[in-house]
Amino acid sequence: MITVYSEEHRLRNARTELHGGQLVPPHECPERAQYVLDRVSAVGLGEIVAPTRYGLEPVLRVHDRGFVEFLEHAAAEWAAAGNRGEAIPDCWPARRMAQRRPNSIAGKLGYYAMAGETSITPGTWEAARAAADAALTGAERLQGGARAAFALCRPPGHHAARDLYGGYCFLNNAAIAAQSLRDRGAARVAILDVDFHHGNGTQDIFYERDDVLFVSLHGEPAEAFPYFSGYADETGAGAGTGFNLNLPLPRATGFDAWRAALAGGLKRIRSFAPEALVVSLGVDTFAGDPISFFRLQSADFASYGGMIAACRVPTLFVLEGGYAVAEVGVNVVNVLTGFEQA
Ligand code: SP5
Ligand code: ZN
Repeated sequence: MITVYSEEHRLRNARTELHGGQLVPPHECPERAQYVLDRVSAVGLGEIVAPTRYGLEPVLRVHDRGFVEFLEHAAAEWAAAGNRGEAIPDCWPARRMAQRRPNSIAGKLGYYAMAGETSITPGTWEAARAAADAALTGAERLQGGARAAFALCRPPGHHAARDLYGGYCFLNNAAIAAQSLRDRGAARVAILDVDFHHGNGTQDIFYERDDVLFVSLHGEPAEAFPYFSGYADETGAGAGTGFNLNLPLPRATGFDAWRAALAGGLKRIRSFAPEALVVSLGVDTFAGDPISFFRLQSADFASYGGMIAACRVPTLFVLEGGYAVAEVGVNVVNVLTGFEQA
């Protein structure tokens, strides 16, 4: 299968992540993409192509314009306000506070952030835009008849909602691709999110819709980021009722229990009969992941790639998380080769 990859991911190179009360080097770092790209080449997965530039129109199909303009200018506004470190929020519109957008950059950061660990830096916007273009390019290949494509997106996207960034995410690459598949004529699109964390942004974007099914396996939110999204009783609203399936799993979940949950999710996807499938592919389910608590082994990734292939639906894989940096390439590419060999 083809891999869509842009060097521009390197422009997302923050110095800091708020972690354990300290500002530490970010888990979501450029080396991640390099390991994945190296592994794609090493196994000969297929051609590696640069993304097409699609501009903002497909991004604005799922994101709020004010939010997108904020992302584009946040780093410069932060510096112009005299701040010396990277842009991070320190005040949020919490319960019983006004849900209004302030003018000051510090206020806007709190207004648009769903989490505080993620710094905004010069270059972040350009990298995020290139990642969205990679996902859109993969979607266009599916529509052109490919059975599968891999968008090597960095930064990741599934925590980004219509007007929220955070959790290392800025633009929701998978959601932008899913919407583009709808706009190119697919009647029904399913999104399967296998990242360790709940894809709160993707859920939020499609929550009231019955044309895009969202299925997510993740660490139970009472114990794991993003804490305030991903419970099993979040099943959709309005026309979307029944089109959102959350499968939260407990600490120390190993492959047997994880695979059983995946089988349930795939069953729901098959009954939906999608014309395209987007997989939010995070490999932070790996036993060695530094910020997560599932226990998958590298061989398990190949095994579940085969289970996804059994759906027989044109499939776009979009890279999300995975922070055991040296193993991220093997684990991601194992899913892809497991899919192809099934
Ligand atoms: C795309 C993606 O995978 N984003 C993840 C964002 C996680 N953000 C904060 C996680 C906080 C985890 N604290 C773990 C403590 C481990 N000892
Ligand atoms: Zn994750």
